[in-house]
Amino acid sequence: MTGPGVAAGPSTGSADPARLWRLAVATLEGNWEHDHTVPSRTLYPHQWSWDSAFIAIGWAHVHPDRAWTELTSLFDAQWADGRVPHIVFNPALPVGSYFPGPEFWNSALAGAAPAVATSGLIQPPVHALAALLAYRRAPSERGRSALRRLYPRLLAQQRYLATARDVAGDGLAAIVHPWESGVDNSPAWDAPMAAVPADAAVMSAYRRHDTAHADAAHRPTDLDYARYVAIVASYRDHRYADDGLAGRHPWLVECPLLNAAAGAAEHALADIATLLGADPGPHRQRAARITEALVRRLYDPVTGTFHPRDLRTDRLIPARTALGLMPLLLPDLPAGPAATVMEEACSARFGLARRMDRPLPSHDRTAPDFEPLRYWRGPSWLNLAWLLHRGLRAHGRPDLAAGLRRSMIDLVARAGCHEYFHPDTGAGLGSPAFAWTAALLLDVLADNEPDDGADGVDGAEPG
Ligand code: 2M8
Repeated sequence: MTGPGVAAGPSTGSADPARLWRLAVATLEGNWEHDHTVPSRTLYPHQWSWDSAFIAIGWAHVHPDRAWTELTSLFDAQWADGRVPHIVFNPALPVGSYFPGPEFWNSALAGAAPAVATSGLIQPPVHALAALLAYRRAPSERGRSALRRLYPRLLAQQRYLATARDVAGDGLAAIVHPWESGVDNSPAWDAPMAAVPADAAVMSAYRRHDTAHADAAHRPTDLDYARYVAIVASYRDHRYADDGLAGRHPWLVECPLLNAAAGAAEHALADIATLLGADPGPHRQRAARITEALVRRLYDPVTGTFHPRDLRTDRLIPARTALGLMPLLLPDLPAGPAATVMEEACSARFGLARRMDRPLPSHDRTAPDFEPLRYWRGPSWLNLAWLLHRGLRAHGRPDLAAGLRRSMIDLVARAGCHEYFHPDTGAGLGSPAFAWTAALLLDVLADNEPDDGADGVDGAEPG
């Protein structure tokens, strides 16, 4: 096991990097479950798709074999149509361990589903990036052969998004449920959710699992859940088929995060192809097409940021959430949008700075519907910060990346490996032992790519 090469910086003066490292490793170890890592033992006891990608990056620093096992077990549950399910259910767990459980999804209805029970939804495709980074963090023969086996599966995942999910035929993938965005309860989804007919009373027929393990005031409401259930039921009743979605499905959105992740995946696949002796060219071309479509369809020159598009109305959703910043992940984002999105990130809405006095919020902190405690409606999450951190580096702002990195380390130093954090006080919220927080903390602690040195706190030191 290696140690962190990190200079803590002034705002983490009280943080001992070695202590944080041990805490993060212990959190991952505690959530490890034979061939995958659960996001949280209580709230999320199965395997989640994009969690596994972030988690694999963390494992690569301490136990690279687990990184490959994590990704491989997830892709073993890939559907024949290429979709990577957002939940892979652990058959050993009792009924009622999570709602909605395997009996509700009934994935066996779909001819394309694997033998193991899964959900029928997807999540942002950050897996190719995770596979590339896991290899770079711990290059090995085992890693190279795992990459070789994953490569065609990652291609199939991208193909599914580019074909079955290009509902509008505009070069972007659509999502069919807020759960597919990963930022389930974002204010961005309020308007399209309001159009879904549902009655909170239907929830009396089910037992919600989340509110037994988390403060109900931090979680979606019963009416939200009734709509979540109604949207899944509509998809499930069509056996999770994607043809005809435009005409019948009650919730259809193009999300800047999911599409930025798909573009970043093509760049990662280009690098993986090079490593494996394959042609990176087609990946770079597909990445360029996704970037072009994102700017054309989801960038609003008036706000200077990206917005999801509601395909039911064909309108951009006005909410300015952290989703709008995510296209910075794309190294080929043109300079104009990149500059205005950077301004958005540095505005009072998100408060990005070399010396951030508060962590990155998930929603515009000046908006009337900003809620610092309710999940995805304001709180700070390490995965969004980590993605933005990469984007800032890709667009030549290592100074801002360094500020963000310090704020990420600060959060865990003060509160532990929580699922999310209060965006003003930094208090820990949600699950107290959350795997992607631990994994991405390891990645930022071990980070020895050069920052700009403006504050004299960056750069690696032996751990
Ligand atoms: C949350 O989502 C699940 C549904 O998928 C839930 O609320 O029960 C989200 O934060 C999602 O992004 C995450 O992957 C999942 C597991 O950590 O939890």
